[in-house]
Amino acid sequence: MATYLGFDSSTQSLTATVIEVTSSERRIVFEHVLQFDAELPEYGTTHGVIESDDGKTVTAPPAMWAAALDRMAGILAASGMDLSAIRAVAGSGQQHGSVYLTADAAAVLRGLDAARPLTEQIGGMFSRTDSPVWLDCSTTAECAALTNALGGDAALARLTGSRAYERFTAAQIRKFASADPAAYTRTARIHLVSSFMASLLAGRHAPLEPGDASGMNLMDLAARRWSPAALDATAPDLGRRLPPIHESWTVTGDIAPYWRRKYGFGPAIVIPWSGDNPSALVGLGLVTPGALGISLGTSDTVFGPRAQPAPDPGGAGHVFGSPAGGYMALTCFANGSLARERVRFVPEITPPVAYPRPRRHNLDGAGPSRLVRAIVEAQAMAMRLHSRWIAPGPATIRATGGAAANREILQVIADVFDAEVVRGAPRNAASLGAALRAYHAERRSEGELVPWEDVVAGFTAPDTELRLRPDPANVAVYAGLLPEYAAFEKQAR
Ligand code: XUL
Repeated sequence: MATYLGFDSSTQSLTATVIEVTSSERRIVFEHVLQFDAELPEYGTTHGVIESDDGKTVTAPPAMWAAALDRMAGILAASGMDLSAIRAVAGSGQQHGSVYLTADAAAVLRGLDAARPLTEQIGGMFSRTDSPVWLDCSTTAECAALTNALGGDAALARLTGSRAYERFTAAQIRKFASADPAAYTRTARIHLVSSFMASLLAGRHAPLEPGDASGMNLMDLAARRWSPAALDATAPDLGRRLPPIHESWTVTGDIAPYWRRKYGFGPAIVIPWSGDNPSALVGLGLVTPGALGISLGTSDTVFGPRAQPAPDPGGAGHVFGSPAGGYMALTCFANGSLARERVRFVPEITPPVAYPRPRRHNLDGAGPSRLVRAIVEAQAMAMRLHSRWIAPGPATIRATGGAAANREILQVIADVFDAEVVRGAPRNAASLGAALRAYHAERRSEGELVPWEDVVAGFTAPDTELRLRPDPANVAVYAGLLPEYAAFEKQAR
């Protein structure tokens, strides 16, 4: 039996998915989600993060992600599954978050001892014990400095795929290097969440791949290598502190002895981890240009594959590398599930709103149910407006993420986009995408080039139960409302 393991280290949880691929079987054989707040309460996170009083600085303890990986490996071993049959392991991480390690890290990673808990051994390798994550929006001044140094918004977007964003890693590194130069000097390696987790598994510093490296404002997107100009504009001697960028399917090495001795893994190969959105692209089977996916999670994202690296003409979106080759376009909305579930708003990314508050339009005297519906409608209209550059008139949209279980929400999206919405069958598209990437890379390492359509076949067919067709009467209403919403959005900013 050949099995492949994919992880997703996201904002609030770590997910593991194991797939079995034989000539006659293609199925998910294991799936487990470990929630950080509930299962690792000693790290004191709320929704996986720690917000500071300024309301703008948002971090998470990287040691918590490592503890979750160790705990998950224990759960996998206890499940009775034969871990020695796993041929390859890949993963994905929440994008943009960075982890700062000292020069000792290489030796610590190499020497991990199976007789001791992982977190007890890695404590000393951090030059900074917290990681700024994608919800952080404290780096507006750094973004302005980077934009200036690199020739303006449009030039930066042409070079790296995105204009400067607060959550992107360049601005975060610049802030750290100037706020704590001594700790920056002690930093020998800056990982993303993805390459940090892969390093723990491989027992050595893992590389980055273009899918996640393009979320930093540091990679020359067309050349798929670090941009010397962007590195210079960010922090002194940054180039030697970053991992190399390898193709998404290269083999990093074998899984470290720590995991083999402690949990019974065999000689599985480790593949570079990617970002959660690039990984979800694969996990939803969106491997041909023209397709559109919507992920309804802590953040909402709208994304699709692309052949060319051309940036969003509107300036709000991003172009990342795709782990399936080529590129992907993405627009991210910070106000996703928390706005839907708790009517709680955070500073918005698309369009940028620094001080969020509810703004009502034509809702005088509306009761709670109309107000809640208005949030969902506004989210769907914002998605439509800000995703036209990705796919102007998609016939079908794949929806994923927690809120994709909700028929009413999907119906609003179908009506606003005038498109059929199907729920992607995989519950955890990012970790499934990682498992599929592990399969693809392992086959490739054995000389077999499996086309991406065949890699995803049998795993990513949409859920036939949740297929929402647009209702013509509602489509007409939203077609009239959309320009009104666009004007309202502009004026509210
Ligand atoms: C994408 C982004 C978020 C995180 C969430 O640019 O910031 O979607 O990747 O995990």
